[in-house]
Amino acid sequence: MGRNGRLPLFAPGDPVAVLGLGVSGTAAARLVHSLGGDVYASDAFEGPRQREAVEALTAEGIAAEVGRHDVERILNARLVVTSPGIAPSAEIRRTVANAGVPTVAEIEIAYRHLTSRVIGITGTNGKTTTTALCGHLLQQAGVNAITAGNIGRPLSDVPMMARQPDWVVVELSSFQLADLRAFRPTVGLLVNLAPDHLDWYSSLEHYYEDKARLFSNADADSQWVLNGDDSEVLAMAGTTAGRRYLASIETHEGPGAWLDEAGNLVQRLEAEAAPETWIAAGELQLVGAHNIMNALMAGLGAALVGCDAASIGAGLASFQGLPHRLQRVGEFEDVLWINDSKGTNVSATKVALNAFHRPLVALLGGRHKGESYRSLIPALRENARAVIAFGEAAPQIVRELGDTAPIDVAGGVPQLVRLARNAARPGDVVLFSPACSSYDMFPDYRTRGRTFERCVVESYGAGEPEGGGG
Ligand code: UMA
Repeated sequence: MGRNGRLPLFAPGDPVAVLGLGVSGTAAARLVHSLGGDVYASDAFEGPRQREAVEALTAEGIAAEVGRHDVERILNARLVVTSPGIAPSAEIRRTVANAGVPTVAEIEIAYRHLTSRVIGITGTNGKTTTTALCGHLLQQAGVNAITAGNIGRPLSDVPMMARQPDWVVVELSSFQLADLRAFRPTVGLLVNLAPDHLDWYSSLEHYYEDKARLFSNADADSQWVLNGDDSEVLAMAGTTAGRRYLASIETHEGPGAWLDEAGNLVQRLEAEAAPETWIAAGELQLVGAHNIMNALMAGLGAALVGCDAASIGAGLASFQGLPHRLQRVGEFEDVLWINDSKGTNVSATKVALNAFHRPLVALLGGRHKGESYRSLIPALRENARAVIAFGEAAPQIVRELGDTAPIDVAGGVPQLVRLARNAARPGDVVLFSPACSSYDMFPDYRTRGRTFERCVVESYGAGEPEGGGG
């Protein structure tokens, strides 16, 4: 039994195979090694990142290799630990599953050795902002808390800290939820549900099945924060055990948080209590109606940890949002440029389009992820002055959206910015929210976002943006 009363998944000396040497696999290999496991970590690909990981692990006495998985060694392991980015359809995963070797997610291995309490956050869009905001609210209120999981820091780093924090706010992707076993957050948040990753899952049901694993180990002590305005979320939570708190844009009777008629974000944790105000929506620095929901969800998470309404209000007011998520690049010649490179699926882009109530130029494209772009048509009809498509998905975007707004195609980001600048009129927004992954042109959405920002600034002759920019 571990310090936290949870069963460990292996005994000292047991062979444990770790699949993948990204940040999660590397952290998991270190954690298992530190607990006495006999680790073999491998990555099928041989890039600079993987080679660097192998060098570091080898220097620490951990067996690691890149360029192949030693299948025999992996099948002889007592336990296999997977990285989230290895698809269920990957050959190595199927081989391991067929051989019946117990397999867990990196998050599960970490969880077994956590003494911190967990706020687990999942959903399709906005979960990173909600995680960062929740972590910010806790820290601002003086709670000893950090963020981890899909947001960036692998959870396996936490049990290796000299002193674990009291709380860890964990962002969970569906890939990370897939191989969980005993994972049970003290507080769980389900932000919203919409189609995504259809290039990965064979159906929407399979994607939702993984999301539903948030609730797998619910008991009477569990606390759930649910988007009360999302019928899919409420259906998924169903009759799950534990107490539930609903976040809503509309005033409601039960325990939760909402936007009241005066435009304030308020909470009420007990059904009979008087609502307590956090902040006026207008004081939030985050852009868009969907971010009011993210603020309500994150605020409820903080309230359930014990933060008071005044400290939640102060934390909400000081949170500036995350890079590449509806981030202001600057205002140039009276045109507001927004970098939403994290908009990597159609529903995220829909949310971004709906965040603005003024004419806009929409920049869409990248690697297609399997979902039609037609559901963007109503939002584009509302206020798109023009659409500019780019990347591999451009032909399909033109085919599906060509009748909605004037459309053009750009070859690269500098041309994309040039065409957008020509199309925009003073007072407009240029919204870079691609609705596609970045992998056709960039290693990740961050590089794509930074490239976009640089090209915008260069296009205006590196002049200082009006109104502060950045
Ligand atoms: N690999 C194999 N064998 C295979 C297939 C792949 O060895 O058959 C290797 C790959 O070469 C790669 C590794 O397995 O090196 C998989 O690494 P990974 O993709 O899991 O990357 P990590 O660096 O561990 O990052 C992961 C998350 N990545 C993904 O889920 C794709 C990070 O989320 C997360 O921040 C990190 O763990 C820490 O928890 C990123 C992400 O894009 C930001 N997430 C998706 C999203 O937000 O939409 C889900």
